[in-house]
Amino acid sequence: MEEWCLLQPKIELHAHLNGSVRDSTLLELARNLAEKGVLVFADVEHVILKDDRSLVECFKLFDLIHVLTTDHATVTRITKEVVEDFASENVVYVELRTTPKKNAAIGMTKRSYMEAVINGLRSVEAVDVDFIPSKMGQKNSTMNLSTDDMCNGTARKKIYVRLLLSIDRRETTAAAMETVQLALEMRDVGVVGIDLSGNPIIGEWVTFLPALKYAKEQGLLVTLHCGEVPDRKEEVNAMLDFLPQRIGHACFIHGEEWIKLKSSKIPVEICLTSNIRTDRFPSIEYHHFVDLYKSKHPVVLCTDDVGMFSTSLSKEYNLAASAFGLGKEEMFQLARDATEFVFADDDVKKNLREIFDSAEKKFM
Ligand code: 6MZ
Repeated sequence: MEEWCLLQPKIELHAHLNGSVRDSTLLELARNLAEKGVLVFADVEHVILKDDRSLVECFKLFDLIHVLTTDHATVTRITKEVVEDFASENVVYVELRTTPKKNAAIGMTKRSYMEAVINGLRSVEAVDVDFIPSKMGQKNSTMNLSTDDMCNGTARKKIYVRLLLSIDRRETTAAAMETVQLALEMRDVGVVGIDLSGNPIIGEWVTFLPALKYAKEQGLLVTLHCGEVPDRKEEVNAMLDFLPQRIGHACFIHGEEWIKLKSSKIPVEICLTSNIRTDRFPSIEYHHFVDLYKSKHPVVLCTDDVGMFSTSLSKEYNLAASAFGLGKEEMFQLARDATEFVFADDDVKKNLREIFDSAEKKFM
């Protein structure tokens, strides 16, 4: 099953750029900064290599990762590597999300950070990357994918990449608005939406609402980290009332809000390993995937942070198969269903449907 999960086409809709960096790259960057006397390698090595982390430790590690990665050249490098890693496990479409960052000391603005990300997409060599929407000038016909392209190992692989700009819950209303404005200006280079993420115990929903409303009015699609920690009844309610196009995690949604989520049919991005590693559930049998899946609620398996949680999308599929007793047919259908929840335009959706249609014979 593991090999089968690796080979089947997959769609990734919840991947944070800086959470998806290879350990080997983080260690190399840490060594470089240690040589410059910025940090002590021995102090950070075990932090990077640690396997199990609480949610609090995750956010401490993100702060360290940001020290290691936040310069233009490194942002370009990690973007390239992350896309190559997803393509290498037959992900045919990835929506990569990242928080545009400022760092005056190195002349970094939110825009220049994002330009470094785009340069990363342009610099991928191992596979063909489609990130410019067809209406913006690049014909998709050049990017039509076939299962043969993906699976026979001789032709070049191709991957669609679209970007979501994340608002960090530490940010102000003005900073969130700046991110939305930037997203609007970057639609021609594949930015399709906005994500609200960051440490879930920080920040208030009302801070981000004006920016999220503006994003929606302007036609950007929105996904929210929702119900990631317990006792956020009011926030969960407000988030569901906002009617985002998708939500992430949804671990702590109960009672009326659970009923509201189910009747809303808002697709849920499920991150099994991330949720288990950060103790959102006592064990995987208690994961809400089971309830959602059984009731045919729209769900998509995702990685969250491949690097942080030492996982991959294939591993997430394999985990779902073994933990919930799903067979190949169910796994293939789960991957194919995600086509309907992507934020890219109808041309891309059509091409993705074709990829799954032509892969069906081989994988089912
Ligand atoms: C909430 C998360 C997250 O944006 O710097 N992020 N936010 N919950 C999670 N689950 C564990 N995993 C990642 O990528 C890293 C940032 O993504 C958000 C956090 O804001 C983190 O700093 P970028 O590329």
